[in-house]
Amino acid sequence: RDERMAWWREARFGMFIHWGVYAVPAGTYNGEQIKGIGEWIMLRGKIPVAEYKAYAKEFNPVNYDPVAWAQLAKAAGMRYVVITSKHHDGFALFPSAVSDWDIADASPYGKDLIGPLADAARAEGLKFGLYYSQAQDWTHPGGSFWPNREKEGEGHWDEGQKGDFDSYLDAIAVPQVDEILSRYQPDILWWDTPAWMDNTRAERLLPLLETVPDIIHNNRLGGDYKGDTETPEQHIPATGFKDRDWEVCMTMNDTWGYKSYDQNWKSTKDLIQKLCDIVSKGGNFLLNVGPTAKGEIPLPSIERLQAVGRWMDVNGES
Ligand code: JFZ
Repeated sequence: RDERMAWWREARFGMFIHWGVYAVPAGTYNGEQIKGIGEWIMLRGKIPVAEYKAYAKEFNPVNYDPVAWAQLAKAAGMRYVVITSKHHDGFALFPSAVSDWDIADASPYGKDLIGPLADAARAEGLKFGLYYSQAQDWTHPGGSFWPNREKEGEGHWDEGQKGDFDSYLDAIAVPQVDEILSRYQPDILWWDTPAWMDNTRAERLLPLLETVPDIIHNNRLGGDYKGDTETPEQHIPATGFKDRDWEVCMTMNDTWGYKSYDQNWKSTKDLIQKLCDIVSKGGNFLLNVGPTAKGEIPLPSIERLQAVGRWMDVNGES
């Protein structure tokens, strides 16, 4: 166990990437700025499934440069990258055999987004992780909803979302996790929002992890499963976690997925102080960027990461 966690404990700093079809509306639906985090716009705006799916036709990241992203992370002193392979909107950034709601079938781009980043990150010596929303899925029938909709079968706003959660797990989550594990051999599996999950359901996903030696997974699988890492979110705990590895995830503004009008950027000084605070307590810092639908990391994020990199050149270890 300790050996498996060794690289992660040394890593300290990683890049989180929230990227998907939500970058098309970018926080605005029907001319209205929808409150809250950008990747939740479908739920917060109660956007019908068919209407939301139409956004994928405008998700064409022709400027996507995975090598530049990996180099940016590396130059900032980051040691790993974690990207959303599927978020709560159910859209897969990888070609999936079990759904047409994926980059290959639903977008004009039509090519895998995950593999090229895996290759680029590893070429820079970075570890590569995948976020996968195993439970919450607002487009595949039977997916779960969270929070405040914790009762099974509740939460939908479109008839097409109704279905059986176990059937959804069998038809989508289990085969897709199998796809991403076998194809990309990620170093991390980052589960999220385990609404309606229990031990039995978690145990349908858990054995898949055994196909990737030394994979690390977080504490958001569901049921009683605590995973390898604690995941305090958007805040720094007063102390570390006794006998537990942990990682703070945080955004540079107030959204994970791209929102065109969110300019509430944290200063570079603030980000460096947060990194030092976290690392001094033994944790890792997973700092988010939210690329646009054209495939560009917003300039304010790039500038901050470059500035952190200049600080690292003086103060960091190589
Ligand atoms: C989840 C997602 O819903 C969100 O879109 C983003 O991906 C983020 C990293 O994770 O949001 C959460 C999950 C857990 C908590 C709060 C927000 N939590 O435990 O406090």
